Formats: sequence, structure tokens, C-alpha cells
Amino acid sequence: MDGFDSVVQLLDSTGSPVIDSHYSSALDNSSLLALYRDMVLVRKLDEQATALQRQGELGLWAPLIGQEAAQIGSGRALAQRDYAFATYREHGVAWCRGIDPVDMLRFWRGTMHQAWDANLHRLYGYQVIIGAHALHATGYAMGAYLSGRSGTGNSETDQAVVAYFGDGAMSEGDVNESFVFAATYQAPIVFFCQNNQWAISEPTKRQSRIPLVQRAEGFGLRGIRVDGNDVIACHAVTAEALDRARSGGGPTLIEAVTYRMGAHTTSDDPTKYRDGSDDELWRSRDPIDRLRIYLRANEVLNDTFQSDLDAEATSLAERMRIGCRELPDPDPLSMFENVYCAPDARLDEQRSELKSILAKMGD
Ligand SMILES: Cc1ncc(C[n+]2csc(CCOP(=O)(O)OP(=O)(O)O)c2C)c(N)n1
Repeated sequence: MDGFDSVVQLLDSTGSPVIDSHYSSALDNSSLLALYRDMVLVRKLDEQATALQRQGELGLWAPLIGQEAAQIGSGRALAQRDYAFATYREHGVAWCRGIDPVDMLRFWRGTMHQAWDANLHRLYGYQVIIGAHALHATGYAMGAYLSGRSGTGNSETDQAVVAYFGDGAMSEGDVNESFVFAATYQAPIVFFCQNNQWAISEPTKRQSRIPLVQRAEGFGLRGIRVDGNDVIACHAVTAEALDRARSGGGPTLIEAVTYRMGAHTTSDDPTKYRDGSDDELWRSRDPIDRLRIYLRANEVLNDTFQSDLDAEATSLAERMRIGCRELPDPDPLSMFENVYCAPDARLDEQRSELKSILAKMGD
């Protein structure tokens, strides 16, 4: 990958604080412990889901390992009223939006017909069509602004939108069109690109001759490059970008520089296209290790907290194993739920039609 120049970092890979000329952490010790807990639990969740796929319980899983800081740091910067649009890899974001891990598995087990309740979770996911949701997110953000739910100057109610996608998605037309509309209409949106260095087998360097963040300027977006393995920096830059978006200051593109430590999905074998030479470097930049080192060194994290957390992770994994096997097959009619916020006549018609077909099949 290209150098780590001009990357916002507040905690380096050895767990030492870094002074940045603009950003600082607004997080107290209990908030840092909470971020640490989140990252440990989502890594466990990810490990368990991968194992469930290997045991034939899930059709597929897209591992997030290595990207915990990017997802948790940004996800925890969101206010409840903000809205997130995510891809298939954003289990950490889903966690922050209150999706239960067993509920995440429904998608991957093929027992989920519809999206999550958007009004409750303020998350639309998992999007598999690369980049498509950037357009949905931009449209939603434009709507929030035009309908007076953003940019009013009321910091308690103004909302923002975040669209998550990868480095590969930066080459998609949908994403580039989103940038044009977001900049033109000064939509209250944050584009959060996790540059994990690979779009399946395509390295980022083959997709861009310049750091991805530099594209922001050409679109009229504000661009920030952050160390995606530094949860504190990810939180700080996202919080600031969201604040700006909510208050009418316009959109931002954040490039979080990170690494996909695992396979693209459980159907992928990365040894076919990467030689492993970067793995050791990125292991030394592990997002969880560096925060643990910092918290230990500052006596914020003690043995009791760690052993309670380990026990919590173990019981989460157990709950996922049991819950996954018990997931019910969905009612076929549930595919019509959560499609639109308001009732829709065409959908009602289709529901009735399917209902009568099912009744005949029952006969
Ligand atoms: C429109 C579209 N084109 C192609 C694909 C096939 N595809 C699935 S994942 C992927 C790579 C995406 O890479 P990136 O955006 O970097 O995200 P990452 O998987 O690394 O998180 C591609 C090309 C797709 N799902 N949708």
C-alpha cells in the first residue's frame, strides 16, 4: 500500500497516544473501555459466524476481522437518529445499531426475507450490490435536508446519514454519482470508505493511482484520511464529519485505511492472489491489541474487566451457536415487510396474490 502520510492517527500501533494538530479524543476512560468491549465482542461474533459457516449452518459469511476499529469507531459516533447504509461486511456497524448477532445470521442462513426494521435500528443493510446503497443513502440525506430534518441548527434533532463501502466500490458509477449529488446539494452525508486494500482479488493500488481520499476534492467533498485501525481516531473524524453534516456544513468522504485480515468471504481463498507478505505488518497494527496496550498501560483495563469480557464473549458465541440452529424458516409473506415505511397498494396486491397461491398450494 502507499505510505501512511497525512493519515489522522490518535493512537499508534504500539498503543501510544499521538498528538494531532486538529483532532483530539473526546472519549473518557469508560467510553474507551466500551469501545474495547465492542471490538472484542464483534471479533468473537465474526469468528463464531465463520465457524458456523464452516459447519454448514450458514450459506456464506463475509469476515470483518481487522476492520473492527473502523466499524466500531465510526458506528459509535452515530447518534441514534442518524441513518446508516451498510454493506455485507459491516457486522460491527450492525452491532452498534443494536442488531442482535443471531439476527445478523438470518441473512447468511437464508432465513431472512426483508431488511431490519429501519425505523427502529436506523440501518439499512446488508447491501450486496456494490455501491448501490450510496445512491440510496444520498437520496435519503437529500430528503432529510429538504424536509427539515437536518441543517436546521437544532443540534438535538438534526440528523445525518452515513454510507459505508469498500475501496472497490470507489470504482463504481453509483458511488461516483452519489458524490456528485451529495456535493451539489450539500447533502448531510458521510461517505465512510474502508480501504481494506483488497476488492476480492484486486488490490487498491490497481484501482487508483492516488490515495482514494484525494478524489474527494475533485467532487467538492471534504476528504479525510484516517488510520482505520485506530478506533479513537475513527471515532473522532466521524463524529466531526457527522456534526458538520447535521449542521448543514455538507458531505465528507472519509477513507479509513485498514486491512482485510481474512478472506473476502468464506467462499474465497486469498492465498490464490496474495502472498501473505503484508499479513505480519498488519497483524502488528491490530486494532484491538493497540487499544488493549494503551488501556493496560494507563490502568484503565484490569484483569477483572478482561476476564468478565472473555466470559461474555464465550457466552455470546454459545448463544449464537444455539440461536443459529433454532432460527425459524420465515413466513413467505414476511418478504413484504419493511419494504416501505408506509403502506403501499401495489405491495398489498402482491401480498394478497401470494397469499392465495399459498392457500391453493396448501390444498
Ligand atoms: C455491482 C456489483 N458488481 C460486482 C459485484 C461482485 N463483488 C462482490 S464483492 C466485490 C468486491 C468489493 O470490494 P470492496 O468494495 O473493496 O469491498 P470489500 O468486499 O473489500 O469490503 C465485488 C466486485 C457485486 N456484488 N456488485
